[in-house]
Amino acid sequence: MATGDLRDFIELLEKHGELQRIQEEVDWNLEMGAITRRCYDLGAPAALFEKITDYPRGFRALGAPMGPSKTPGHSLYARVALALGLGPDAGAREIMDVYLARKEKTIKPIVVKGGPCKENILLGKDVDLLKFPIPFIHGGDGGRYIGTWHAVITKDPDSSWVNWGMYRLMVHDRNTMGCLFPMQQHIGQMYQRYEARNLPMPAAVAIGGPPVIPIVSCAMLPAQVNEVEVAGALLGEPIPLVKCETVDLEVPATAEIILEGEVLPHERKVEGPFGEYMGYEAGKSSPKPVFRVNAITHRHDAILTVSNMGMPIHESQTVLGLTKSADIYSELRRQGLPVKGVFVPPYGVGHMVVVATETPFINFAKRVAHSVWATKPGLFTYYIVVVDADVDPTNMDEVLHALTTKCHPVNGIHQVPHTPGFPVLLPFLPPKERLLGDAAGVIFDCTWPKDWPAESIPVKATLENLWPFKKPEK
Ligand SMILES: Cc1cc2nc3c(=O)[nH]c(=O)nc-3n(C[C@H](O)[C@H](O)[C@H](O)COP(=O)(O)O)c2cc1C
Ligand SMILES: [Mn+2]
Repeated sequence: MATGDLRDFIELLEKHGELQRIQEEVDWNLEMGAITRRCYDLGAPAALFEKITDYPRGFRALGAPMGPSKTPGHSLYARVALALGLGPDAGAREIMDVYLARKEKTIKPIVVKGGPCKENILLGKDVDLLKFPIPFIHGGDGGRYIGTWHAVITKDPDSSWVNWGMYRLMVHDRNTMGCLFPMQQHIGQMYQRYEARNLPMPAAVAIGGPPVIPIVSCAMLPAQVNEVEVAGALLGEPIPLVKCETVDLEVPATAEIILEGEVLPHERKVEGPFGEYMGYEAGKSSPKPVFRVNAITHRHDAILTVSNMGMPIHESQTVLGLTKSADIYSELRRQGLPVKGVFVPPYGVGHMVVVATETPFINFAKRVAHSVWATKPGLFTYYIVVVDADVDPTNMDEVLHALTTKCHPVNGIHQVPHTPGFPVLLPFLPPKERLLGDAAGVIFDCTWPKDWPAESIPVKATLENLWPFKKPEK
């Protein structure tokens, strides 16, 4: 059974040695960010900051909630596994299998009358984001980031689709935040539709609640999918929601902090930069949409969840990388491709996808790669490595061996110019193309060519292949 509340999750992490309580005073200004970063670097337990400079006891923050684990006997993904109700030794393959199996049957949320997220209601002049110990995470950031492990909830103006997505949020002042809402993302598309009609986009932010919520919010699910129903599927029961105070949206009843408000059309204010998912302080500051906060509701002793993007490995890889691998695999299988496994390796920061496949006909690797790019989770992938079915895509040693023995340095590499990319943040793009997200892709074909005669294909020199011992018959 998956965990239904952040506070139960914290207890579970502690029970399994995946949480450290930090009772000494820690400064929200860079210190909390630095300690959280160190947790990722060391694979140390998640950090629960219990006393934060300038804030009364009670206001807490949880750093690296699903960061990588190096606890002996645990898998790298131990905290993700625990969030899903699995043992802390469950590895990438088991988690991906469980994620795909549970996702098959979505569960609609239920709307309840009240919940802990309404314990404190702040309206009008009382709205003050800085009431919470929001960290200034990396040196060089454009401001304090309140949204780093959360859900932004918006409704499509043309349908009943309600999107839950994770998009970074920087505090401008007590009641406004800057947002990175690229057009390639669902929220960007929704905002574009509101803006075209000169309408404000109602929005809510949920921090805390069932830990499956941030998992589905950063998962790259298709358009028209209500992520909250997938969260229900992962939890195994409906997510309880309550109505917002000031907007026509519903939010998780057990959330720690809810921000309600609207994003006005055509309003822009300078946001960023921010230490980012691919391991760089990427992109300059630029004018971006503004989230006006009209109401805050929160639990007593609210806990703010904090991830710290930067060099791998962090939640962008332990969570988003895993769901991306599983979702691409399932999409390719749905298309009828004889794919055996898909993996987005952590140090490929989500940009690289390795696909292991049978190759029924010539140039099949190209078909596989273009199919990856045609999926929603393949949107921001640039390096597609296609390997034969006998290679384990989660084993980078095997992948490297295939790449350096089977991929022809000229004929096996196919470059694809002008593919869609993540705007602003792509380090390998020249400045102008970076702004637009005018990217490029490459296919590494590490499969044996189908047109070669069988005798030209070298036999792998393994114990199984070259020493064909048979057990003596009794
Ligand atoms: C910690 C974290 C922060 C993220 N911040 C952003 C962001 O600021 N903008 C963005 O477009 N995607 C961001 N992402 C990736 C999106 O959450 C992801 O692509 C998700 O699919 C977006 O939801 P959507 O598919 O409903 O648009 C972030 C992911 C993580 C793990
Ligand atoms: Mn979505």
